[in-house]
Amino acid sequence: MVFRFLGTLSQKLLYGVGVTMKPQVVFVLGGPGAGKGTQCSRIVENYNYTHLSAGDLLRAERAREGSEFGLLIDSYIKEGKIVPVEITINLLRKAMEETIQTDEKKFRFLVDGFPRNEDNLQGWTTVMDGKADVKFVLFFDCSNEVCILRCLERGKSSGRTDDNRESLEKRIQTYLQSTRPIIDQYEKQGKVRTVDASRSLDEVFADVKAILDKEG
Ligand code: UP5
Ligand code: MG
Repeated sequence: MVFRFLGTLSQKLLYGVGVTMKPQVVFVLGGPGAGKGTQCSRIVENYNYTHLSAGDLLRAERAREGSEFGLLIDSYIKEGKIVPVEITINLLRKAMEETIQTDEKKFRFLVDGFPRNEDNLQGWTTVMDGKADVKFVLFFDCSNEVCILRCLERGKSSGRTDDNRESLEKRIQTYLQSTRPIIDQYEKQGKVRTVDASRSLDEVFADVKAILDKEG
């Protein structure tokens, strides 16, 4: 009887045909422009991880024809505000589900840019608790000044609506007020692996590699 109501990712994973591994998740956090996406791409080239950028998923949803959330996502991103978790968690859950359904060996995920605030964390816990393991948080620590300069530089060609000084000031404020406390919470649990992200790509990646080689 109960099985009729099972529809979520882990339920499918746990009770579906065959033995499927529980998703193993690394949260990747850091300020805007700290290099989360860049480093995740390099990790994917070298390790068996799938990169899921919450920001990229939201931008794709914004662009999807017929999306009921397009306008909302657009205004939140421009304002550097954090989109309600119901939207983000569904995109993440679906992406994880599709990845594992395509290849059951792809159960390791880099969840980039999430969770960014208490609302995000609660949403994750409600939907994913017990259904995915959060191994640790990879924290790219970078000064606000460097973050802003990198995003402004990228803004010359990125086409991102939030790579301008006005949006960036807001993104930094949101990061300091909402996301840093989440990183601090994980730090207290001994789950944060910090990398000095203000250095060159190769130097940062050398530290990332050392962490991943150790953590498995
Ligand atoms: N660069 C990278 N590393 C470098 C290095 N070591 N040295 C020199 N240059 C370096 O890098 C940024 C730029 O810096 C690039 O040009 C790169 O070449 C260069 P990138 O790897 O893109 O940095 P990243 O940390 O990924 O920066 P990003 O701008 O993506 O971070 P944000 O966290 O601000 O953006 P995200 O896409 O995650 O979110 C955007 C918005 O979506 C949020 O503000 C929010 O409104 C919304 N959002 C939610 O609401 N909820 C979510 O869960 C996620 C997002
Ligand atoms: Mg990014």
